[in-house]
Amino acid sequence: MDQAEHLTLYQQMVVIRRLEEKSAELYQQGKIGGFLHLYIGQEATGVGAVAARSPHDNVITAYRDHGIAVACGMEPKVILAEMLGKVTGCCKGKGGSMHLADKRLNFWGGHAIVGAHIPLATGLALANKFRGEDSVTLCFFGDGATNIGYFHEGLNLAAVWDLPIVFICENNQYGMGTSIERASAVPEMRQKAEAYGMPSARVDGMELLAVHEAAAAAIAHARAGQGPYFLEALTYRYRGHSMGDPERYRKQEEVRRWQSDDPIGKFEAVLLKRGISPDDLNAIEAQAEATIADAVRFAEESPFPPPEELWRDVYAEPEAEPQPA
Ligand SMILES: Cc1ncc(C[n+]2csc(CCOP(=O)(O)OP(=O)(O)O)c2C)c(N)n1
Ligand SMILES: [Mg+2]
Repeated sequence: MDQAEHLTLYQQMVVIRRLEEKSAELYQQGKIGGFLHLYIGQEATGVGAVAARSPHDNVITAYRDHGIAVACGMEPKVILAEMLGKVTGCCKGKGGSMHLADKRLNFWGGHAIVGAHIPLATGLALANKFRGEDSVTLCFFGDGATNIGYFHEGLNLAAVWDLPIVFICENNQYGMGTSIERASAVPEMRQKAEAYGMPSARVDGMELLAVHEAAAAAIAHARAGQGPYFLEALTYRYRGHSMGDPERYRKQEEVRRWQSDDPIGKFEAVLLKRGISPDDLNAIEAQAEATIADAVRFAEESPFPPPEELWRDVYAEPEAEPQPA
């Protein structure tokens, strides 16, 4: 990556952080309904991994999806409009925070049922292989999802069929309120991939460049036809699981320890060491603030969908598929 690409990734992480802080505020004002799972602390994982994909590669994730959506190129104004239930949102305001998606970006969501998107990811990769396309699917999920049946079925079939897929476990060390020690039989999530004969790596999820490098290698492996790869990124969420989490399951000093390992602060230090000026970084910060302020205005001024929209988009219209030879 060159310096311009580094700055783009820095900017993405800062935009995500500001977007999430603003979302929390809007939620507290009652403007966002349902659940809201913030990505604060995990920015380097999503941004680093998605930066390694080609635009024709698929990305799919769980409900903690705002950061991954930004990394995939979704505009913050479209994300905020979706969260506020407005017609200008990516799903016309009918999906909300947990169901961001845009097929044009090859970003397949945003899924609320823990682990349920993992077999969908396997299906995306199967479709690519069947059609002879060289796309790779990046499937993000949490540590908690690795204890779910869908995970094991999805990984097993991906390995049986040698599918072009990278499973990316964002190990933030907790499910809703249960630590991995209390929920997982093995301490490293990648050990579960070994059961399916899948090669794996474990990376520091707070280090943007380390995540990017590991994801690039995993994607190259999958694209070369060598089958699935499992990448575990060790990370941490600074906020509660969802809004209104009393966080009785962890100590504040543990949170503070991880906050001192902040992925944005660490990448900032790397950039300064490589000769980027503090002024350049300040300008990116200011630009991110302005982007989010514009996005809030856009979302607030957009209309709610009309009632008849309720019956539209329930099922997708099938597209004409190319027939196999
Ligand atoms: C099948 C199912 N069971 C339970 C839940 C409730 N639930 C929502 S998130 C969550 C924890 C998942 O933790 P993890 O996979 O580590 O993701 P994280 O929230 O840490 O990103 C649970 C149990 C759910 N949404 N779906
Ligand atoms: Mg987790």
